[in-house]
Amino acid sequence: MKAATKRICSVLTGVGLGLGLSTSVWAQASLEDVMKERGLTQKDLLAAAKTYTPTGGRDEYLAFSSGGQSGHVIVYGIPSMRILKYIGVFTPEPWQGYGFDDESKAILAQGKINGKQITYGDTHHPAFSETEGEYNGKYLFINDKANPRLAVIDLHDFETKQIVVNPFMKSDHGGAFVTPNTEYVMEASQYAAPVSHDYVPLEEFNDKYRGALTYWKFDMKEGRIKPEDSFTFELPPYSQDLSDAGKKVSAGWGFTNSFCSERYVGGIERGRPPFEAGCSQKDTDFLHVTNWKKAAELVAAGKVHKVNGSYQITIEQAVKEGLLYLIPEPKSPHGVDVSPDGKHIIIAGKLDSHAWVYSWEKIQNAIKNKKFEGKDPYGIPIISMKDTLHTQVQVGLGPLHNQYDSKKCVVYTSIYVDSMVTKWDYCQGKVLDQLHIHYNIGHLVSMEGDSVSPDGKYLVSLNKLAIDRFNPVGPLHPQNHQLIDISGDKMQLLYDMPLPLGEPHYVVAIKADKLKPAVRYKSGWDSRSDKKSPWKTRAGREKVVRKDGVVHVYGTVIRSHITPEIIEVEEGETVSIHLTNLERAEDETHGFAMYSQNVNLSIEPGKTVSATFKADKAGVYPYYCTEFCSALHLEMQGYLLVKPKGYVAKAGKIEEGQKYTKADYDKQVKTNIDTQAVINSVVGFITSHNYKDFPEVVALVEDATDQLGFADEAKKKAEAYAAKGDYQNATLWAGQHWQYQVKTADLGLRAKTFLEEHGAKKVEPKKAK
Ligand code: K7E
Ligand code: CUA
Repeated sequence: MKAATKRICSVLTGVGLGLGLSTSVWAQASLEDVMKERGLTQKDLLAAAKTYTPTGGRDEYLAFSSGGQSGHVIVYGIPSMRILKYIGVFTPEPWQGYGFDDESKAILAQGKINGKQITYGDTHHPAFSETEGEYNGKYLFINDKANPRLAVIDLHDFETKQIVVNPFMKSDHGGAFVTPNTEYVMEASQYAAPVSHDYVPLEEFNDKYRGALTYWKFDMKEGRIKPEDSFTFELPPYSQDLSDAGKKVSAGWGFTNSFCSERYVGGIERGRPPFEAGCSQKDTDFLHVTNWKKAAELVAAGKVHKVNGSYQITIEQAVKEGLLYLIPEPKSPHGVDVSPDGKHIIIAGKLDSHAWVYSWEKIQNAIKNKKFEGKDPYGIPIISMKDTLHTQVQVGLGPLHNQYDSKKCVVYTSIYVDSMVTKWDYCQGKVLDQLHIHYNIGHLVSMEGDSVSPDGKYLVSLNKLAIDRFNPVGPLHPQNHQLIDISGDKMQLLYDMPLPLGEPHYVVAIKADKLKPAVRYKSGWDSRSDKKSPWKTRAGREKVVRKDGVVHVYGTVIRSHITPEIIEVEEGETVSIHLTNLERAEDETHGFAMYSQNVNLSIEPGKTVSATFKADKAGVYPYYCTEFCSALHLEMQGYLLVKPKGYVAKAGKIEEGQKYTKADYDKQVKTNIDTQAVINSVVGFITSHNYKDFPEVVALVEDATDQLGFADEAKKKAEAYAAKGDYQNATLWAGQHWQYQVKTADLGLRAKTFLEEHGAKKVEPKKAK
C-alpha cells in the first residue's frame, strides 16, 4: 500500500513546492521595512489596500474592454485590475481555438466583406444587454469601426456567437449602444460613403454620399441579432459619431452626434486644405435625434422599403413621419451620454471647454410644438440650441466622454487636453472636483455607468498613451488604465494597469455576481451554434467514416489519451477530425495541435470541435494535447499517417522497445491492488459526506466513475492476456489499468479536498461503490 500511495502522491502533488521559503522571508520584514525599501508612502499603502486582492479573492466588478486593433475583448477584474481573459471576436485567438476549429471559423466567415476575410478589427465600444435599463449579464456587443461590423458575445461561456456586417456603411463608430430592453443595438456610420457599393466621384459627395444609423433587432431568447428585422436611417453626409439610447422618460429615442457637418472634402494633393481645416469651421455640429419606436412600427406595418436587402428609412420618409430631428451641438463633439433617469443628455465638444447639458423635456416640447429654427439642406427640421439647453459648464480643455455616478446629478467627464477627470453637478451646473490623471484620457468608465442605476464606487480612466509610466518595451507602448476611487467627495488615484493589446477605446463594467458563466458544456456540444454537435462522440464509439470524399474521424479526449491515437489516410484525402471532450470536471480542458496543418483546437469539458484540412502531402504528422491536463499529459499524443497514393503495407508489426515478463506483470498487479485500496478509502470519504449537495463534486465523481469503468475493461484485458501467457500485452494492459486508477484517484482526491474545504457534512454511512 505504501509504495503505491507514495507513487500516486508524487504524481498528484509533485508541484507547488518552494513557496514556504519565500513567505517566511517576507514575514520577517515589517511593513515599515518594506515601505522604506520600496519608497512607499502611507497614501500608497492605502491605495494598495484598496486594490490588492489576496490569493483566491474575487473582484466585485468585471470590466469588458475593447481590445482595439486586436479585434478581441479583454476581461479584467475591478478593483484588482487583474486580466482574466482575452475573448476572440473579430480575429482568431489561438488559445481558445477561435478561428482554428470549423465551428468558430464559420463565425469569423460571417464577418467577410465583399467575399474577403478580414483578419483584424478596430473594436471601440462594448455594451451589455439590458433589461429595463439594467445590465442583465447575458450578452455583450462590440463594434468594429474599420469594417462596419457588430459582434454578439454570450456571457454564459464568454464566446463570440455572431458577427453581422452592416449593409449600408463603410465604417462605423456610434455602436454598440443598446436600447433599454435590448430591443435594438445601435450602430452609426462615421465616414460618409455611397449607399451603393459602386464608384461615386467625390464631386457628388453632397448628393450621393450618406451617413447611416442602424437599429439591429436583437432576440434575447435566441441570443442573436435578426438582420431581417433590423432597419437603418439614411442620414446626411455629416460624419456621425457616438450614439446613446434614451432611457426611462426618453426611452424609444436615440441620440447620435456628428462632426464635419460642414460636409468638407479634403484633398491635399489637389491643393485643397486638409480635412481637419474644413471640418472645424462651423461653431456647431448636429445632434441627431431619432425615434426608433415609431420607426419600428412603420417597419412592422410594411411601410418601409428595402435597399441592399435591408429596411432603409429614407431622410424624406423620416422627416415626413417625424422620426428625425437635428439640434446644434458644440463643434466636433465626441461623447453623447444620456443620464440614468433619461432626463438629460450631456455632450462635450472636443474643441470647446464646456460640457453641454440638454433637457429631454425641452427637446420634446419643441418637437410637440413644431418649434424649429429651420431645416438643414436635406430638409430635416432643426430645433434651436437655446430651446433645448439646460445648462453649460466649463469643465476643462478637450472634454470627451461622460460617466454617471450613483449620486444624483453627479457626472465625470474625461478632459483630453488637460489630462484630467472633472467631477461636476449637471443639475446645478457646477464643478465639484478635478483629478489629474497620467496622460491623454480618452473614455472613462464608472461601475455600471451606462445603466439606469450606476454603482459609482470606481472609475477607470482609459489613457491613450503610457509614455513614461512603465518599463520601456520598445517604441510601441502599452495603454494605461488608471483605477480611481470615487466613493468619497474627492477622487483618489489607486492604480496603473498597462494594457498591451491594441488601443482599447471603451470599457463597460458589471457587478460580477450578475454573471453566471458555465463551467462545462452539455456533452457533445457545438458552442458556436449552441446545439448538440452532429459530430459528438461517446466513449467507446470512436470511429472513422469515409463519406463524400471526406475522412471523418469521430474522436474523444479524456485524461490522458486521444482516441484515436493513429489516423491513417491516403495522400490527397480531406480529413475532418471531430473531437469531443468526455470530461465534466471544472477546467479540464484538452488542446489538440498537429504538425504543419495549422490545426489547433481547444476542447473544454463537454465540447465537440472539428478541424477539416486536406492531407495533400504524404508524411508523418504527430499530434498532441496542448494543455497540461494531467501528469501523463505529454503522453497524450498520436500520429496522422498520410500514405502515398497506392501504398501497399509491408508485413510486420510494431516492435516494442521493452520486453515484459511474468514478474513485471505481477509487480504491476500488486501496485494496482494497492492503488485500489487508496481509491476505496477516498470513495469511502466522499460517499460518507453530503457530496451530492456540491455540483462541482458531483462532476468530479462522474468523471471518476467513467475512469474507473475504463479501468475495469483494461483489467479484464490484462487478465485475459495473462491467462494466455502473453505477459507483454498483459503487463501493458495492467499498466493502462493503473493509469485509469491514477486518474480516478486524482479526481477523487480533488473531490475530497473540495468537500473538506467547503465544510461538507458527514451523512449516514453508505455502501462504498
Ligand atoms: Cu476612441 Cu469612443 Cu471610439 Cu472616444 S472613441 S476616445
Ligand atoms: Cu490533455 Cu494535455
